[in-house]
Amino acid sequence: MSFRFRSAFPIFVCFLISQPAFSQIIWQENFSGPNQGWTQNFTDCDAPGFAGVQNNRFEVTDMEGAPCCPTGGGNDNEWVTNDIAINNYCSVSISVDYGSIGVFECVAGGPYYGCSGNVSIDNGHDQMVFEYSLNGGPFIQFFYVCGGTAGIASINGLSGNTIRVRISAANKAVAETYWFDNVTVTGVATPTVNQPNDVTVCAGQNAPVVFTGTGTPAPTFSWTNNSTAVGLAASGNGNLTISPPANLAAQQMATVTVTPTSAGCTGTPVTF
Ligand SMILES: [Ca+2]
Ligand SMILES: [Ca+2]
Ligand SMILES: [Ca+2]
Repeated sequence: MSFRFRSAFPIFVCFLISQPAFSQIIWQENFSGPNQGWTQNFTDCDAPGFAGVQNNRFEVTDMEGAPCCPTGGGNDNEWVTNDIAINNYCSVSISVDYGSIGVFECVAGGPYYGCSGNVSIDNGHDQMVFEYSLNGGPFIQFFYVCGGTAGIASINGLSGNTIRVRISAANKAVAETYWFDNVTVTGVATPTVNQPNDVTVCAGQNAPVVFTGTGTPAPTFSWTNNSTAVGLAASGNGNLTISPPANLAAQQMATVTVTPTSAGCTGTPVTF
């Protein structure tokens, strides 16, 4: 007796991270034109500081932040956007370029707000805090700069109806400037499926249904069916054909739910 082994084909599962390729800009402020929808609220506790648009970016110099304390400032400054609508997008991202000019100080363990009574924090610590708020909810920190660094503050994978971005920058010394630029919100447009017409088909005949919709790239469609008696599988992908058997004894009804997907983004299902 002999055994023969047949080699099995390995199955590869590929995860396509397509979000950057199909993302589009929802909102951007690059500080070189009109205000795109933001406000600022900064507190300068002592020597002449500056917070505002300069050099085609937003710059912050020697702004200690509220509350002003006996030992310095409380770091409560903000640059904050108005509500930005993201309800027609998924996989929403925020990206902000930031940097610093001068020699900064960082006390580990921040961010710090309010009067600590510790001069090395109130008057000797510099920070930038990047936050977002979804649907009017609390602000959530997504990036923290302690002292002087440069880079890109970013977060991915958000969704909701509206989003706000807040940047709280505070520093102490006229020779210290924080800056940020290119505040950008991107997302993948949520795909849609056009409402299919209801279908009536006689026993023994075929009724094809073609799905159409919007999305970049063009969406694919998956569907479920609550009654296979009409001559349609319980679920499937793409266009479908309803083929009631010729020997059907009584009228049958089914509800089909179709869902569009594009670039990993799922749209609102429709039924017919
Ligand atoms: Ca700029
Ligand atoms: Ca100051
Ligand atoms: Ca400082």
